[in-house]
Amino acid sequence: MFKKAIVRTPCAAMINGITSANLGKPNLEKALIQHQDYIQALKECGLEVTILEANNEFPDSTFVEDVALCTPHCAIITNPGAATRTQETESMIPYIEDNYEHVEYIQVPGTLEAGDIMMVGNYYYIGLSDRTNKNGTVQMIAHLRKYGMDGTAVSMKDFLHLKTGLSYLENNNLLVCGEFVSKSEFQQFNKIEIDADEAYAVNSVWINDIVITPKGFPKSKAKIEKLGYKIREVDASEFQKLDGGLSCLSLRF
Ligand code: CIR
Repeated sequence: MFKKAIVRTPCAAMINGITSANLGKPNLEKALIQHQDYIQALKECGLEVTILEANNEFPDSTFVEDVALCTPHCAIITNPGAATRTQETESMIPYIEDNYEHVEYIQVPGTLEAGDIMMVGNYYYIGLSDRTNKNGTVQMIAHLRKYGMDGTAVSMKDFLHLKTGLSYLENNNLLVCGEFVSKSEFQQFNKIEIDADEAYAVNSVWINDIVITPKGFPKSKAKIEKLGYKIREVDASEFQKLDGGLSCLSLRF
């Protein structure tokens, strides 16, 4: 069960956020409305939501998931691999310290963005993406082991982050897309393949038996519904323009 979430209001500078998508610039007004609805969805899942104010210094700062890994036993502040995001961690630290007795840090030369981490119980899969390097995964696994958890690094090449192509919905159910469909690490799961034309919907979020999924992906919605979950759709079109999915918009713990 998750009890809390931390989100950060999108800032005006988000129009200059990092992107590889060819979907145009995000519209701030629309993004703010969508963000409000996302907060509402988190509340409907039973979470107490802390809303941090917009930080115009960092265009991508609404994607708070990347700056910390929140586990049941400790939190780990990351060291984002994107140069414009490295310092984003600083303004998150006080909020993490408010909520956690044990806080660890990924240090240079390690880089890691927590969008690359998928939690399955006490075990954490960590994608070796362009943002997360081998040293970052080694540090992360050492921190996890210190608190009785464990993890493994997963090679990848096609997605921005691990969770851009994979999402664990608990109960052994795993949404998969592209290169992750056939990866040996994930063979033991009940894999639900998301079609390439709906790849954005892979990044859906399980919270207390409700699955928050992006609006506008009917085939994926039907597949998730078939698993027996209650679904809450959120329009995330403005965040998709910056390669950001629904999980990226919150820290959940
Ligand atoms: C970035 O490229 O860093 C942002 N525009 C999107 C981050 C998305 N975060 C995530 O997948 N966890």
